[in-house]
Parts: sequence; C-alpha cells; structure tokens
Amino acid sequence: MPANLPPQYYAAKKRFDAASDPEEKLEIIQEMLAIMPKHKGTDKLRAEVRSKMATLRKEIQKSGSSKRRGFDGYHIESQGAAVVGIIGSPNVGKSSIIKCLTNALPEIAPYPFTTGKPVVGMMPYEDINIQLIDTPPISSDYIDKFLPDMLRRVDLILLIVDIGSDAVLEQTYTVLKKLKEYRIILAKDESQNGDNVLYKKTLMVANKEDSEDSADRLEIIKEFYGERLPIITISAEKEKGLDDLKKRIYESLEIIRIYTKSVGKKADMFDPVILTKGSTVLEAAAEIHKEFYENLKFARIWGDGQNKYDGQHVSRDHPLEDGNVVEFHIDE
Ligand SMILES: Nc1nc2c(ncn2[C@@H]2O[C@H](COP(=O)(O)OP(=O)(O)OP(=O)(O)O)[C@@H](O)[C@H]2O)c(=O)[nH]1
Ligand SMILES: [Mg+2]
Repeated sequence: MPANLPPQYYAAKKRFDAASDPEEKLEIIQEMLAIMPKHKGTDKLRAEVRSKMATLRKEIQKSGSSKRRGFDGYHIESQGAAVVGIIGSPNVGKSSIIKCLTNALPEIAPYPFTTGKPVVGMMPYEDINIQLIDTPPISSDYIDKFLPDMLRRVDLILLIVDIGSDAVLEQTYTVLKKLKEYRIILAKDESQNGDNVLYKKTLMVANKEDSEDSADRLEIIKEFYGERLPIITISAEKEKGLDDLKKRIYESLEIIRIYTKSVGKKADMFDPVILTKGSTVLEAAAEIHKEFYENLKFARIWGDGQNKYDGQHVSRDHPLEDGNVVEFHIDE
C-alpha cells in the first residue's frame, strides 16, 4: 500500500537529512510525524520515525549537550527500541552470539581477532526489535579506537566470557581493566555514576557451556564476578540458553511498550511506542505528538498484563506499564 505522503513531508525529510544537531533533528522529525497521514500504508514508516525519535532523545539526554550523535566512528546509525553492544576477549564467541540472535551474518572462525569491524543485527523480541552490535575483541594490548566511545552510548553491554577456556578469569580481568583505562566500569546498574567514571549496565554472558569442565570455570567466574554482574550461561554453538538471554536483555533494558488508540477506534497493537520504565502518560504524549503533549487533559488506559485497567481515566502524571493501551484526550 502506497504511503501517499504530502510534499511538506519530503521537504521536512530533506531538512532532517541535512541537519546534524540531534536537537534540531528531533524537532524536524516531530514535524514529519505530525505531517504524516495515519493509515496502513504509513504504519512501517511511522514506526521507523518513532524509533528514530526515541534514539535522538536518548542521545540528547546521554550527551548532556546537543553536540554528540550516533556512533560516528563506526558510521552506525542506531535503530530499533534499544542498542546493545557485544564485547569481550578474542575468540569467546561474540560473533557466534549475534549470528544466533539476529539476521546478521558475521565471520566466525576458530582463531582470535576474526572480527575487525563492528557488525550490526536486529534481534526481534516479541513485537519489537533490539539492535545488537558485535565488536572487535579487546585484549591487553588492543582495543579498537572507536569502541570506548560507542560503549558509552549503548543502552546495555553484553560482556561475553569463554567458560571453555582456562584463560577465562585472566581474559575477563583484562577486558575490565582495559575499559577502566577509559573510565568505563561495567556494573549491574548505573546508580553509582559519578563525574569521572561511567558505570555501564552490563550482563555477563558465560558462553561455551557445552565445553568440558565449563561448570568448574563458571563457578570460579561466579565467585569473582557474581556480586558485581548478573551472569547468564549459554552455548551459542548448541543454541542453548538463548531464549533466556533474549528475555534478560529485554528486562535489563527497562523499557516499556505502549500502544496507542484513537477515540472510537481499535488500538494500534502493531506499533508500540518505546519508553523507559516509569514513564508517565505525559511523557508518552510527548513521544507521540507535540499537540498531545501541549494540550493533554487526561488519558484512558487499558490492560497491563493482569487487566488492571479497562478504560479508566488517569491523570497526566500516571505511570504507565508495559503493554498499556493509551487513548489521549486533549483540550480542543
Ligand atoms: N564449543 C563451543 N564453541 C563455540 C561456541 N560459540 C562459539 N564457538 C566457537 O568459538 C570460535 C570463535 O567464535 P567467534 O564467534 O568467531 O568468536 P569471537 O568472539 O567473535 O572472535 P573474535 O572476532 O576473533 O574476537 C569459533 O570456532 C566458534 O565456532 C560455543 O557455544 N561452544
Ligand atoms: Mg568475532
């Protein structure tokens, strides 16, 4: 079905492509969304535009200024509901994991330093997509020059460790030490963030569970790092533990999906708006349409998995939950 977009849309898109400042881009993209007619033919485009909006907002929020954008060094444009960086020592199975979880086709080989450039893939999770980025390995004397900057900006890190190797403890130590040189500390949450160091939310993924003696090595890893990081055990090769890994990735991102509904119409269940956990009705409105945000009177909401809501009126500062359907009412 054709999108039939008005000429003003293309004019705005041109300005969007030419702009480099994320704040300016965000303003233009909000305009684009407002101009876009709402019908089946624009469903996909609307989803893309919203996901871009979410990314731009995050970028602006994270950088604290409007001067940083995307993953410039790598020429990677962030996409989807969230971005996850996959890192680790050489040969631990980073590329094997992104191959299992996404549509990406990275090079995989039984020797170290196979991946020279990052590889991007989209991981479908229920009704959303999460962007995964496979990266070149980190060793005591090597870290890709663009990697620290990228890691500062992703939403979550997966630190892959190889419990098929006796070097697992030493390798893990090396990666953490190397990142610390760049003032990045991998942690289970970001609550300790200070001025000088960045605590980055990380899941440790113990790969190659199928290997001999992996259980013993896992115990050792847990003893050393179990307090500091959540540890998930998988085998990329045997495709074991992958569903659990996906779920843990989603949960760690602490995002919620909100579905919108126009008055008198059925909810749009195919195009969720992605927000951070704890976001309010007003914050959802801001994400969707400037007019909703500026003129919001109240909202009606449905569902939260336990069907707690069935069209109740809620105020602007009501916190939303994953799966809520929201109908915005504005002052005309
Ligand atoms: N036994 C076993 N081998 C695995 C598993 N996952 C990956 N491998 C093997 O480990 C080797 C390295 O895998 P890659 O996915 O290329 O590892 P990488 O971390 O991307 O390596 P670099 O890009 O060189 O850093 C390959 O021979 C894989 O087949 C696993 O779960 N079990
Ligand atoms: Mg690789």
